[in-house]
Amino acid sequence: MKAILFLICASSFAFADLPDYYFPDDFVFGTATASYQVEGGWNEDGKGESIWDVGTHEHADWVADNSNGDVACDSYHKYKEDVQLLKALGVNFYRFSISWPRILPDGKIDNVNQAGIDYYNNLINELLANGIEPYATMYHWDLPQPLQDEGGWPNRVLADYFVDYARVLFDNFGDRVKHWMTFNEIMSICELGYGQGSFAPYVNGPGVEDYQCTHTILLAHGRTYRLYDENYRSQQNGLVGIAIDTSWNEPNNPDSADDQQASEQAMQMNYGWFVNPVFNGNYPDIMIQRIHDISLQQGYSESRLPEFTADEQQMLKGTVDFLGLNHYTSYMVYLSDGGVGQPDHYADVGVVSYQDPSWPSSASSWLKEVPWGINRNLVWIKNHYGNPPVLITENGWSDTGELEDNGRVDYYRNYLYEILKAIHEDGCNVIGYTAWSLMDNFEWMSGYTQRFGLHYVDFNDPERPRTRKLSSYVFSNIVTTKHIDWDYKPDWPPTEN
Ligand code: GBH
Repeated sequence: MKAILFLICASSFAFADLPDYYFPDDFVFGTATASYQVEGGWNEDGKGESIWDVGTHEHADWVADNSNGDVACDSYHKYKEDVQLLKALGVNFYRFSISWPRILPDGKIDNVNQAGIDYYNNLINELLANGIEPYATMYHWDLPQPLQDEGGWPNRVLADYFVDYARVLFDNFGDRVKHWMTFNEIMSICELGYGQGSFAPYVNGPGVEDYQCTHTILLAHGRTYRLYDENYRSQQNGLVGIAIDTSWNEPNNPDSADDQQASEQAMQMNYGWFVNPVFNGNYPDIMIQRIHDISLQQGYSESRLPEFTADEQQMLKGTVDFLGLNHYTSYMVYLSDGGVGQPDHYADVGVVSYQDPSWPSSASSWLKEVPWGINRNLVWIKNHYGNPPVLITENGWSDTGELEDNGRVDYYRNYLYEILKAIHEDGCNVIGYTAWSLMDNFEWMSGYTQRFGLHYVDFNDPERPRTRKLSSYVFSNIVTTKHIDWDYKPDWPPTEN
């Protein structure tokens, strides 16, 4: 008995020892989704096909459960219900993405689908009527197939098409949308889509097409930001950012200069790759140097990494009002032996990475819980880019669908506490936090087998009912009190559901 009492006291004292930090008054909370992952309505009301429609239909067996996003959460019809879930959580904003082929079925400006515009107008108006700010991502991976037929992102003409699309979005929604993110995760788009070929459009062009893809997207981003500056900002007064994903790369041995070098190299070449251009106008020096040298050793006459002209560098420099950070997990890194083989981005990075087997595992092989990693990641950003405003645009945990999702509760508490430390102890300018995801949804190549939702979705029921998970109550408590109550436990199981 004494032993048990001691244990109970010891565990509550452990929490009581932590400073009880609060999120700043103007700190905002939201949840995120993406069009292809939740909307369904894949061919309704004039929507064109995206590379994910075509990819999942042509290669059904490449997705873990042979599923696709044809119906997904059916948010195309159930968006009002989604807004009620957000309202019950008490969040400030909803980060959703706009489906390019729902707006422009051929990808191009000469065919605008009014029904697509109407859908997002309805969603935005419903959000605002319920006191929730719309935060819109312009591109979360569903490229109109006709543009892939022109070569996709490695073809620079896509930057022109994207800027046309962005203009339609500013014209139609910019009076009410004040937070824009141009692209979600250039790394996933280009490295998985055009390098490794493991995501739609399944192009295998490692070390070449991934770099060309990135180049087009960065130009498209920069030009969209300038378009906003020139034609919209003075009227609409919004902010334009971008959501870039990165893991934290921790030196295998923190005291080893080589391992510190490996960490810096991995951060610069997997993250600075996208972030340095939008702050400073160009790829990181180490990236330019390494890819140039390796390319020549491989017999290329010039670097596989494209170059920005002086004008493009000028144009790109300073093109984010806030930096979106998608962060989920971490790796330990050390330098690889560095023999020169086939062109490949990861070989160019020159680092070996692994995850510690003691880190808690999710339902996704790549996702381990490493809360201190987000803290170091935020400090790294502060030190490298002059402490810019950072909006955490995604962070979350997968399981196989438990309602009493204690793993997700622990993950959110532990990561949010490390964010609080980054704000209060390290002086990082973190302005908001977005949980991925509002609800279970189509998890790309994993189909519906890995669930990230604060709400459970029954994909076997044609009504796609949503049910609150334990984590939704805990998250809501944090959002509304602006701090972490480690002892908070709602009525469970809830009586209201
Ligand atoms: C985010 O990517 C996406 O923005 C979002 O759409 C997605 O639902 C969410 O994460 C959860 O995954 O399957 O082993 O090849 C986070 C970065 C990049 C992590 C792709 C997983 C695939 C690993 N993701 N990566 S694997």
